[in-house]
Amino acid sequence: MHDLGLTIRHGTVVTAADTFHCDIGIKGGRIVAMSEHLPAGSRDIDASGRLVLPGGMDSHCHVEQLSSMGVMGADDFYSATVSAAFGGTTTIIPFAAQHRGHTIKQTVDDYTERARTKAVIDYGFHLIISDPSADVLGRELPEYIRTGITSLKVYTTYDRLRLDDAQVLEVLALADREGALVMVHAENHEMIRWIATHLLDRGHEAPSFHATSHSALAESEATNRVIQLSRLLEVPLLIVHVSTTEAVRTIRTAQTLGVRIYAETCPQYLFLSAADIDRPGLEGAKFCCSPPPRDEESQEALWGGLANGTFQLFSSDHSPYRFDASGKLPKGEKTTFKDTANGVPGIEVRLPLLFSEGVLKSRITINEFVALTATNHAKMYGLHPRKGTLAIGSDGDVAIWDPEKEVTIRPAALHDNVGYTPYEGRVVKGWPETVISRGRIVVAGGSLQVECGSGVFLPCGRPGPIAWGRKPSPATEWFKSLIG
Ligand code: DUC
Ligand code: ZN
Ligand code: ZN
Repeated sequence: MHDLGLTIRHGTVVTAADTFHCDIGIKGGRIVAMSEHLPAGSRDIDASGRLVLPGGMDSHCHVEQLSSMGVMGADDFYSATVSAAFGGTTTIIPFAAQHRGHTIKQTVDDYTERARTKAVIDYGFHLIISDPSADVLGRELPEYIRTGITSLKVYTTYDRLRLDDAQVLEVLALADREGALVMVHAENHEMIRWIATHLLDRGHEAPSFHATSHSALAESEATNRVIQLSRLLEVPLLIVHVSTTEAVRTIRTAQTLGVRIYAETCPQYLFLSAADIDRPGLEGAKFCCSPPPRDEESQEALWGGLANGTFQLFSSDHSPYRFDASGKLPKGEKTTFKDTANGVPGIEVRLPLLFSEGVLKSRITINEFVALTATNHAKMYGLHPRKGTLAIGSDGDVAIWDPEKEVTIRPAALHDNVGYTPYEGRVVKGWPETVISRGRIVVAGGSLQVECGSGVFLPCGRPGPIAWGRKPSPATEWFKSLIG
């Protein structure tokens, strides 16, 4: 047999479908051989006692993003991708975030340049649409969707981001015409604003009031509303960072009715709670994200949704802000819950947390773990089977896990640039020890092995839910013909 280049031998291979003993050969960046016994390649990794998984894919993370409040995230494309790789992730899809008044071209050019020179693993982009002008909808988006940015995030809240229902419908209609997927941040803006105003008027400024204002009902209402918008046009929708019991039920009910609603949840909703935001002083600001972590009942509902298929995706929503005036606390000690930058870091610990608490505690199977953290992301964004699985012809993106390794999560051991972790002190079992991207060993022996800028841009394909979609009903066909 010709030299296989890199071989990974004697390991237990896990995909979203199966678990089996198999050696893997990688050449020219792609998997070229999978067999019970392969000869050693010019570089050989002995994976005895190890789990050989597809590299993780994190399709919800914010990297080098200027927030709508003007705060720059703590991680650039170098620190974020290094951190992702150390946690077993080999592909990310962060956001190119349009600010109002900016064109899509300005937005994409900006993020493209930042990522190109710094990323160490492969990346695609979603677009955040905050200004769906006629030119954006009619000319720019169709053009950029064709270049491989095939997913659009819209918000129902945040002063400088939110779209009204009619605008969400316009984006859905555009996505339907052009073959893109719409992701929604679903929270009722007016409820949040009303509660927050009254709290601040009464002098309630502490971080815990962030959770009070972002009521679970605000999420339920907006989740239900965007589902009805999706039904009106029969256009699929992905609801991101779901945090509440009621939202899980609403999504499940819609799915049961045959509505193409997809859903994502994140570590902060399984492993953090409102009690964390209630820590003394400003400490709780470290846990402020939107939606906020909730309660134990919600955590259980989310675990149920991960196990029964309500959720297709488990992403980090890594939103890194330092715990100082450059990030979480723009007004120092005087920062109120309304001024705090929203978001928590989690790109490196996403997989170990879910492996330890989900797989090892038998809440989900290891194959469901792979589906939720890699394969479904690749399918959702049109990157499968190049990414997200281990198969002949797929990119050689592999994470070799030591399932026995115990790690106490500490900020100093992580590779992001945040300086704290909301999971500090938590002990997890299982960690990826060797991480490979397109056949390049990115992480081995606890150190980074690749150069800055060695990751490549991935044009995403037609998103799975669109590519495999049903024909719309006759009633919707007629309705769509009206709006042309
Ligand atoms: N909420 C978001 O919508 N995005 C980033 C982080 C957050 O808390
Ligand atoms: Zn969001
Ligand atoms: Zn987000």
